[in-house]
Amino acid sequence: MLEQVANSVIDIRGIERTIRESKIEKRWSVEEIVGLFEMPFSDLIHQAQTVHREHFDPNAVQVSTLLSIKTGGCSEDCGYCPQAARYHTEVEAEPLMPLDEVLSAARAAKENGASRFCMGAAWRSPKQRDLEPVLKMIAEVKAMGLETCATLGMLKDGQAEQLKDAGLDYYNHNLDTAPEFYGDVITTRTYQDRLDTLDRVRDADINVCCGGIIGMGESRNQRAGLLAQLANMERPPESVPINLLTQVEGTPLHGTDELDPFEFVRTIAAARITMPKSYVRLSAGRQSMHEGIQALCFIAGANSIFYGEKLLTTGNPEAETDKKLFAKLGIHPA
Ligand code: SAM
Ligand code: DTB
Ligand code: SF4
Repeated sequence: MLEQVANSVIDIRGIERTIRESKIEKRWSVEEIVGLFEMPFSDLIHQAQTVHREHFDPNAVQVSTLLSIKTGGCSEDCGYCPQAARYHTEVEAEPLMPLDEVLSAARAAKENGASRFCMGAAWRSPKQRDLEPVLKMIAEVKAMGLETCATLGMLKDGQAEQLKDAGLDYYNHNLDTAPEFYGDVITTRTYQDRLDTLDRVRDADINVCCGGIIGMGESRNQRAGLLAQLANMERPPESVPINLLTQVEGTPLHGTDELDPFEFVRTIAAARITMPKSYVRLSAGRQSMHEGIQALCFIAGANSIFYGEKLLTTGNPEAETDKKLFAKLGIHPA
């Protein structure tokens, strides 16, 4: 009997070792992630910072610059988005930006110190005639020595391969929230549609950039649910943008109760712990965030930001403000 118990202890140790040594990532239950959120703040930040230091230079933050290459007039009903045609916001629809304007924005981003240039389009899904000029943009931005990223909506079979061939390094497509809350925010595409696009991106060997939005009125359980979806992917995304809802007048989510800033920091920490090797991006919402909270996010493991005074249609801190913040914190851009 004793021998049996001893053998099963050895077995369990063996399994643990196999998990550690192989590529099998730990699966996270929503309850476990809620458990992280419930930790005393100091303990949570310490754990996140410890995990962060095992995989990254704690003083390096990756910087990406965003450009809206096709703005507004979107057919979708994402409740947070000022670019949806059906909501009355101040955003005016604009056609696809000409190549030379995109390239001059990319050149300026590079001169300002960005290492990645992310092109966003307010499409449900690009048509082939939309994709072709974007392929040219990607090839030329890549030729400038910048990493390339695009976010163009849902992809159909074959489109991810065309993007890869053009030189695309990352594709951004967010899950946005937990499956249970998703239907409260978007009805014109399903959660599964998003997962299908993410599979196409993975299969084409493009790095996955996938995260969500916090502060849309979701529960803590649902914040943990979003992280569980991301962390339990066969391969977690290389880049995980965590956006704080930017409330825009005219959108259905305008007027949602503001999230406690410490809850946002906790979300960053839980993302870092559950996805130790991913870049966690402190994304939308920085303009209204005190620099002390941003510093806590970096300590909690955020190691990427959007850099430059505009996101897609809303504001972001001035590049000079971010340079000063990095200098105060001893952070170097990567
Ligand atoms: N139209 C494409 C799509 O939806 O996939 C690409 C662009 S879309 C604007 C990219 C992402 O930006 C959304 O999935 C959402 O996570 C984020 N986003 C949009 N509006 C936001 C807002 N008001 N606050 C925070 N994040 C927002
Ligand atoms: C992401 O997760 N956040 C960025 C990027 N991916 C495309 C977009 C934030 C948009 C904020 C609202 C706006 O500026 O329109
Ligand atoms: Fe359109 Fe993208 Fe905005 Fe949704 S998030 S309304 S798909 S631009």
